[in-house]
Amino acid sequence: MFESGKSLKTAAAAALMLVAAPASAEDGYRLWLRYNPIEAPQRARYANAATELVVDPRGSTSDAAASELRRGLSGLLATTIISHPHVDRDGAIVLALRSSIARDLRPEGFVIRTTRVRGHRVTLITANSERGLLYGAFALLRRIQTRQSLSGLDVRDGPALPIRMLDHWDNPDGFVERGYAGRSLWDWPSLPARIDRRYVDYARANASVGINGTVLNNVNAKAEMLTPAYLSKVKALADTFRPWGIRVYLSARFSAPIELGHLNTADPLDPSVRAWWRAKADEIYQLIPDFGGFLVKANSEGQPGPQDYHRTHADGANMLAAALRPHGGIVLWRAFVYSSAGEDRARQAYDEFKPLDGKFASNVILQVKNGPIDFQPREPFHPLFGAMPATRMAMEVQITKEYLGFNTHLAYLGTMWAEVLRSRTRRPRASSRVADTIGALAGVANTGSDRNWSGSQFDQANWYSFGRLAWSPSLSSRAIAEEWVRMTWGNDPRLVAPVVGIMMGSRQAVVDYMTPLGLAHLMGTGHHYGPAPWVNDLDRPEWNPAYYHRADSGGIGFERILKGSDAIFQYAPEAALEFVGGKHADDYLLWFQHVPWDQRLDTGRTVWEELVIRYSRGVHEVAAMQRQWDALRPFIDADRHAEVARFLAIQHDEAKWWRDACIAYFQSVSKRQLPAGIAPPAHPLSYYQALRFPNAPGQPH
Ligand code: BDP
Repeated sequence: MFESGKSLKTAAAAALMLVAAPASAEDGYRLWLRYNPIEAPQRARYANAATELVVDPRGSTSDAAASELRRGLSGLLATTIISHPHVDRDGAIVLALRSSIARDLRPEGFVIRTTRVRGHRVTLITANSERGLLYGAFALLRRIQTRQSLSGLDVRDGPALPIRMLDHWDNPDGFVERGYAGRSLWDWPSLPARIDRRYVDYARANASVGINGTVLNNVNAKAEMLTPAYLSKVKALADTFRPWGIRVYLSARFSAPIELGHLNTADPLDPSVRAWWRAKADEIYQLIPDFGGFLVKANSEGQPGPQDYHRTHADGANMLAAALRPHGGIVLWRAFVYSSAGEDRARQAYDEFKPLDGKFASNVILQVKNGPIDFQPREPFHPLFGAMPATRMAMEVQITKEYLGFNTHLAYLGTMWAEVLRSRTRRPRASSRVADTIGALAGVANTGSDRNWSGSQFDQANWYSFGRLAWSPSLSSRAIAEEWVRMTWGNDPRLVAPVVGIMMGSRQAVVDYMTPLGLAHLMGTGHHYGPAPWVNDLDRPEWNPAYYHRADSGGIGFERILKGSDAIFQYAPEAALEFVGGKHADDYLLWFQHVPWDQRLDTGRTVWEELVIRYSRGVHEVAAMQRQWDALRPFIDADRHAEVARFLAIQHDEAKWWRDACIAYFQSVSKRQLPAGIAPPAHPLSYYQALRFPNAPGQPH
């Protein structure tokens, strides 16, 4: 068949290459759970500690833990892992429930310990619940994935926050609001009959970072999610996620009793409305006995709510809480409210909810965004944290990057969330940090149907770090980044440090080229894509970027101290002082103060100069990220390297666009010269003002 020996050799080589090629190319699908074989010289170190698997308990979650260990270890060690009913050799990994050393653990906590069983040296994972075993299994795999030692282990760990959940803003038609990673993961038409493999992989990924809840649908909820047809689909997902320790929740539309129950009211104090919700809860728990509960966006951005009937948020939340209580469910009631009437949007949620402290039922959790406006690149923490000591609180952060460059900009958000979680609220105690005031962390998911799940390789890090911080808000964002890099890209020290370095500076770069010095909400109308600081003609004042920056010929910034809205007094005095006089005061300057363009800052520059310098710095930072990434080419698989490089090029162009458009606009207001050596914008202001993006992704329609 072959004409010459040469072509025979070529064909054989090609066949060999086919055999040697990895089963799946590096396209990001496997996330941080790649389990590629450990480099040969190091493999023996781990192989001795993982010769067999001994699983004592039986149950779907310990089965999941065992299957993950088998999958992970056989990949990492490039060998088959045998299961055995009892320990019969050194090096076994043992999963055991309720051993004496697990006694004082938190409910989902675990111990990993090097010990002896039946005279053999083993690695014991023990916990009080199967979930604890599952988290312990992932923790052990993480140790191997990040090349930490397995000898002499005595690890005791448990989650700081009992509720760690993703909020999906997914509509029943498959559209994801503010989603930049394709369509919804949930293929509603084929559910419940077909369980996509991705549902299981989604659950594994969540479990690996300790996420234990998921809200399947958008807070701008459609009532149809509560119909029997959809509930049977929800049940199928709940059944799929359960072994992985994940409870399902739904966003509930407050007016559902009207839309589905044909009542003429949704008044929370009306007996027929209360009965309708009770019956609905009963119906759901029949299907899903461990259903988590409802997330509710009420009287916010046009959504129905109790105020439509002159009732309070507490009346509304408590009515739903009463329906869920017999089944152990909870209500997550969102505090994201603002109206055009108030003089300062930043203070409205506090004004509205603080007086309700102590009025919410014990199974209601108030879900508050990390900052008082809306997921901006940088906001001070929300003043409600610590201000409602008699109310259970959750923090909501946005993993999807609606305001930080969608999926194309590289912005590691671990640094942002750590900054917020560790801020001192000084309330209720002087030592309180924001993380101490919450019992739940919710993240607006960035997942979608894209092969790489998150729309970009680096956005996976935000999903990962969200889970890790929910598990332990005191983990350092750098340590989390390093774990993720090692698991996702590789352990070669020549790549680990530079990639972590890129990530650690990335969010500040976005702040610099979009909204430096405490500016906020300068994004394009509706879709939030690109800069539009000049917009000032929208119906509601607080929809306009000009409302937020308040730039005029005299100065720039929103006065929230004495002469202004007084919003700063919603914080404990020490926290307020930190914002205006602390080490990082410049980062919040224009959030809290309207200052003259020529006021001098600690940097020695005027406000105008500092603004221009920071915008320019942001662009330089992205250029530096590009250079660092290019230098990593030898250490990274070609496909993923190229994808990131292409996105960094987009980010660089868009950072320039942001810088140029904002400088052009603010210069038209300030009438100041650019500092020496600073390049003028590439185009006149009118060019940027004329740009239109009718098809920008993620915008609700
Ligand atoms: C804003 C989003 C909008 C959401 C809203 C919310 O632009 O799509 O519906 O938050 O959180 O950031 O309810």
